[in-house]
Amino acid sequence: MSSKNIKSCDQSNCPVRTSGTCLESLEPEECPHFYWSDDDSTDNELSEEDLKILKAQLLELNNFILPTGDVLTLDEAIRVTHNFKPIIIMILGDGDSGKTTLSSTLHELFQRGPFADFWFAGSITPIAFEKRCHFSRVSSGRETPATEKTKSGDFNLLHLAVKHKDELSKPAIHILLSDISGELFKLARNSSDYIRSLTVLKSANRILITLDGKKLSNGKTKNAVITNAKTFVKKALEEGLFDKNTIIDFIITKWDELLISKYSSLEIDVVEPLSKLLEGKVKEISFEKVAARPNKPTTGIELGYGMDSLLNTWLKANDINNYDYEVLLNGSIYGELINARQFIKVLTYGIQNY
Ligand SMILES: Nc1nc2c(ncn2[C@@H]2O[C@H](COP(=O)(O)OP(=O)(O)OP(=O)(O)O)[C@@H](O)[C@H]2O)c(=O)[nH]1
Ligand SMILES: [Mg+2]
Repeated sequence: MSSKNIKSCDQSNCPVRTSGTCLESLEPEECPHFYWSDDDSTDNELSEEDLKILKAQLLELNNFILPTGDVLTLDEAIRVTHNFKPIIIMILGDGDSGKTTLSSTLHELFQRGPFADFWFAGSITPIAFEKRCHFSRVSSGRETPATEKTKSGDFNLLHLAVKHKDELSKPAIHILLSDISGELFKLARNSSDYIRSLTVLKSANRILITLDGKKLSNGKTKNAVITNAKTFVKKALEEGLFDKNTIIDFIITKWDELLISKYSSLEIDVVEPLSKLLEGKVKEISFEKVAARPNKPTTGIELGYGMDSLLNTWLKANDINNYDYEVLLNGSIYGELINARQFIKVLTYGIQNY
């Protein structure tokens, strides 16, 4: 049995172990940090267990690939879902209805400073956001702000981290926002096979369905907007993609255009029929009026109109605390790989079919 005869100190920088001299210039035994130890290893020596952990960490570091900054690769998506438990927002809707503009404006607003109740806390897809904002900037040389069309078959994810203004010392909240082309929405509406393969949507915390406000305000295009949304919702219910866990936000985009047109039948045309269709079948639905990138100065509505309340709703403390990680993991520790496979399936299916 070893006896306690080695001079030790609980201050890591004290030389008492090696030279016998106290850091505080006291007689060692008088110092409150001093103690006798039977462990003859110095503080710099690592135990077998520490070495094992360090080796594993180094190995992980060697395998770590820096994100490209563009849309999330599958590997990055797995890393984010595994490490940060993000809130996943899937945005679906007709082509040109303003889906990409929603997420690129969010990025744009956070470049200007705090937005809604939140502060920007980083992104691993800044290049993807910048690409999507480019055409709206003066440097793009365009007279009116615009968003580049999402390529046919694209199903991408963008990442944003934010902190609540009153909880800056707490870890950031991570959000994954989809950037899906309008063609995929059309495909899902028209093909039961395809909509069944979209089980990745079940991992979403919220589904956003965009309804083009500009088209709603025009008698010739209004009916198509409403019919397309209704057909998709019916199919998604039939195929079990939407169920009692689903939260849907219907986003009436380009609200500035609706205001100019003095359109006044939103309640009868949109809210009532969609609410009726989903009544008792999903967890929650809402209708939000948004002008992510209004045509200034026609209406005086600011960039990101309606998006502050949207963000506050997504990130309600309640939802975050109640967020069930098991749903995302499909009840398995390898669940994120299952999701990844679904993700590949969606990608390949979408691309092959377009
Ligand atoms: N007036 C007005 N135009 C907007 C608003 N939001 C987006 N737009 C314009 O609507 C057009 C389509 O927007 P996108 O975000 O590219 O639409 P999308 O749904 O992603 O389209 P796809 O990628 O083709 O599926 C762009 O020219 C935008 O500038 C808005 O709030 N008001
Ligand atoms: Mg788009």
